[in-house]
Amino acid sequence: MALLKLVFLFFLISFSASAQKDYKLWLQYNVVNNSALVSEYKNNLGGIIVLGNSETIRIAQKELQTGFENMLGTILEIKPNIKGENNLIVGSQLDLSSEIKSELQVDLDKINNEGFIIKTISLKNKKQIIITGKNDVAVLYGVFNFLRILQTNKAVKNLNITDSPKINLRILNHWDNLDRTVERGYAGFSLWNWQKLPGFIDQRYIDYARANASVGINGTVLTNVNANALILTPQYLDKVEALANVFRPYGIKVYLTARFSAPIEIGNLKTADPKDPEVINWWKNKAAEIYKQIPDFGGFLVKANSEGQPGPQNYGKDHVDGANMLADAVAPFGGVIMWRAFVYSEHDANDRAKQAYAEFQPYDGKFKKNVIVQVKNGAIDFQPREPFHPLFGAMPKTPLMMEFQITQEYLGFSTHLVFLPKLFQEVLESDTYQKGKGSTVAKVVDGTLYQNKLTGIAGVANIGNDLNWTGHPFAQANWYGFGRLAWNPHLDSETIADEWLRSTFSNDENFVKPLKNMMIESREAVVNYMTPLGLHHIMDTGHHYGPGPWVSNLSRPEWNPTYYHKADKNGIGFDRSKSGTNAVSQYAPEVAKLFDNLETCPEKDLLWFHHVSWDYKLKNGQTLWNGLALKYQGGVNQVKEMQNVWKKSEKYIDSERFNEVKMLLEIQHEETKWWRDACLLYFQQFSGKELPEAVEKPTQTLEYFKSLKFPFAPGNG
Ligand code: GCV
Repeated sequence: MALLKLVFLFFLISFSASAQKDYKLWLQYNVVNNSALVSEYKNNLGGIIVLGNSETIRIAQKELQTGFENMLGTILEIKPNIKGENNLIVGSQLDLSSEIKSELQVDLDKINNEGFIIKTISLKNKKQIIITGKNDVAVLYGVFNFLRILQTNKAVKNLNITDSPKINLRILNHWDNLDRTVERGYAGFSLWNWQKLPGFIDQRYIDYARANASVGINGTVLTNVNANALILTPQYLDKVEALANVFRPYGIKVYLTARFSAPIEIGNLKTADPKDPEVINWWKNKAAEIYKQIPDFGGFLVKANSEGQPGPQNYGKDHVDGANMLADAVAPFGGVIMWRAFVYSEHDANDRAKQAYAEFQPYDGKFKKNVIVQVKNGAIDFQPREPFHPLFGAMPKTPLMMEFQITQEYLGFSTHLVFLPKLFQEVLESDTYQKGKGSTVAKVVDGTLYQNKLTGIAGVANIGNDLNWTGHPFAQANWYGFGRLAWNPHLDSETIADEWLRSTFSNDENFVKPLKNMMIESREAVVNYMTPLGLHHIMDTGHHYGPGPWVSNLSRPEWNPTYYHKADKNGIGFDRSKSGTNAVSQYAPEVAKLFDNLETCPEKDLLWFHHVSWDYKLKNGQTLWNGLALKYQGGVNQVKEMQNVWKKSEKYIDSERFNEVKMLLEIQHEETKWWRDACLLYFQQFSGKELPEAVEKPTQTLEYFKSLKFPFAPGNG
């Protein structure tokens, strides 16, 4: 019995020890086991002098102490003032001595309000490292960056770093409902425990804020864009206030989604017409009420007249009327309105991919200064691959904000390992040509192309109350990577993968190198086994889990996969060229020409823009049918290879995370075959061709795949 108890205790200890690892995200602060580095760190970091006394500064100090203790096994001495050399001096510009300030003046002039400096300087001939910025939150960013240097085992001798975020609003969008379900959420229920708020502050709120601050995320929209007006009632605003209080010291502002019909639903008005004086007044009062409770409230995110949500068009008004009315309400308090351009209508027979541009582009220059239009990365909806949205670069007088989806609605939920920064980077690097060559999407988003002051980027969060936050341990990398790209949209996804692997798992090169390759490859793998060569929107209905290219019975034509792939005996693909829907014309002439011409259209986007015959010759000489089939098989093979790579990583990491990922990769591999077989069997009905030899025989019949049902798939309401 005693032995049994002991075994149980051991199990419990080891379980919770490694479970904590999952929970700790990229802030593991693993022991540095390179002795040369340890002595370098210890020699250069004698103690810390902390300037200032805000809660933010105390958080920064605690973070440094925790980091040091865990990574170096030493307690970092807190010194009351600068004595001796090799100290870390941490504090905002406002708290620096004039001597230090004058040493750093050139750097201070370079950074913006949230930027930081990490620099080795000489003070009275003694070497010191300074971490500073214009305010305490900037210092906290500097501290997390400094700790990243240690976590990734880089040198700290002669540091000279100045870095500022290139985008102002770096925001997570939670599609969290008030009943704690999460639309398109695959990591459990919502973090926000509305029933226990405001009295009970879950430690998770603090840990969430800390994780976000560590990558520079500075805003969170707490509620679903398919909004519930109740969040704007006093009862809920008290709860929102409690969260805002937790997040504030971490530099994170709270935003809410505004249901356009709220004046009717909770305000007892007869209308929500944006031109109605009572409605205008209602929103003004509501804004004043919110700002009284939460003085740094960020503003509203609005989904209007989209997928059944109410909006100004219900009253014969337009998006500009709606957005500007709300903008006026929050303007006196410095708030912003993030107005989504994700619109398409069942009453519009036009190609869905053209509708958002057609509706929004003519509004260029008509929005108030504190409105930013939030545009999804592609013109349809967060598919594994989409060409960049034609609105980017096409509204020079309007700030546009990028919306990426971190949660994997269309990319295998939290079961598939897909490193999304690779996708994000591809979009950000795309050249819109709207102001000549080099007019990248990143430059639109960071405001440098058109000198916009208001800039923003949003990521639909993949976070829930799962122990490991994101369902899949590697989905943590997508949260991390979003934050890093939000800070700097010009960053390379390889750098991000490298940092994340080192901070989350291990610095051993034998681990990092193959795993980094695996992560980078994983995005193309998912495209290959789901939607190769420009296919899109061929997933199953409602939950969007698994393939459903045969679906053609949904009430709205543009909800059906058959609308998108248009497979028939003549071929496959959506003709968006000049001879088709002419969606290409929404791009700058250089890009339009590139996409329009079959010769120059990148093959990765081929079936997005063209309907081509099954015998069409791809650049490598394969017929389209063979090439398509081989891509599907290639995706399956890539995931098999990912499994091999992962197996070799066992000795470098803890068994819990190892096993989790191993199991998930097995599921993913099975599902790659499901996608391949279901899609190829379906398309084969039209191509009438045999599968190439290298493609494995289908595991089941098409009828079997069509019969699969998933009534309780997560994330679907
Ligand atoms: C929040 C897609 C998703 C919806 C989502 C919508 C949007 O249609 O399937 O769940 O709604 O996009 O972005 O508004």
